[in-house]
Amino acid sequence: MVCIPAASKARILGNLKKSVETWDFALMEKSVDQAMKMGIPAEEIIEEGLGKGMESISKLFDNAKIYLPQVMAASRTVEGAMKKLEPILSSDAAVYRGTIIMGSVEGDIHEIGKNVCCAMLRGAGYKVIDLGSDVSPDDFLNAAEENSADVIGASALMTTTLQMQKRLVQTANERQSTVMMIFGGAPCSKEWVEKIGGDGYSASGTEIVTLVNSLMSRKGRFCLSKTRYDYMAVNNTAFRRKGINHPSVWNPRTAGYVRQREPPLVRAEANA
Ligand code: B12
Repeated sequence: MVCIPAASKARILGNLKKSVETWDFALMEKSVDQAMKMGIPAEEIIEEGLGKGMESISKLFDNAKIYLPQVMAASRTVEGAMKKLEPILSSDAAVYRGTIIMGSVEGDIHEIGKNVCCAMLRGAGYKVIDLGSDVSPDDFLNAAEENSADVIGASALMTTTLQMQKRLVQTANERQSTVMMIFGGAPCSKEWVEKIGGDGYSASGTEIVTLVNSLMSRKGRFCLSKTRYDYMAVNNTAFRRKGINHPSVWNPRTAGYVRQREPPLVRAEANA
């Protein structure tokens, strides 16, 4: 294990924060290089350095102390840093753990938080397909189907676009999709996600990894305990959540869920 002097680490993380607050691209580049050379983990560089800088920017913008051009300059600094960090974020991954579709919901162009989440998940060994911003519910679900994804993660940064998270769950119900769905973004909360029938919420990029790990292990247990028969009924949480009154079946041959045809599905509307 590399021993990093606490004072040097604090100085570099402080400079990373400052580089975002002052949208100082040169300081960001120098500090990211120093941090990587010193072996500071990418997660810390993002959360404790760049993230803290973005927190200050958010507060200043919320209090009308700075305006959009400054926020955009700060955003570009974070994006530049994320690009530089890409090699160490992807090389951290030792195993493939699953496929996640990520995007910002329709009508929302905020991407920084979602990009942080993508980086964290990639670093933890997930294959992340980033659809970018302004993603419609159908585009999320089409990508999930095409890539046999395990989880969809949808970010919303505005109270107005929060409604699109609900629309995504409703569209998934209409399409009888069983993909798990997680949500986040500043105006999003655990209560909101429970209300709309989502599978999980996390407040940060660090927590998203724990959240997805726990969803995946739940899914894994279903599979392992259901290998006795070719077609075995399971109490699939995704179906229960959506108010479907009988379970899907797990087919271990194809390693996929198959929907039973009889009795007909009875579906409750998302009640949020
Ligand atoms: C940066 C920013 C911008 C940048 C975005 C640049 C980019 N490439 O993303 C720019 C300048 C372009 C911008 C534009 C606008 N913005 Co703006 N913006 C912000 C600001 C200051 C910071 C957001 C941010 O990046 N935070 C830092 C990241 C790291 O944090 P985060 O996004 O919360 O993400 C973390 C968690 O939430 C979580 N998470 C995030 N996504 C997900 C997803 C999943 C699945 C999970 C599990 C977790 C998760 O993990 C992340 C990492 O830790 C916020 C202020 C604020 N208080 O949030 C306003 C803010 C969001 N913007 C706002 C507005 C109004 C706008 C504009 C409409 C302004 C305008 N007049 O044009 C436009 C939006 C146009 C549109 N259609 O989307 C408002 C929204 C108000 C509302 N209605 O709720 C805010 C709150 C500012 C304010 N107080 O008025 N903005």
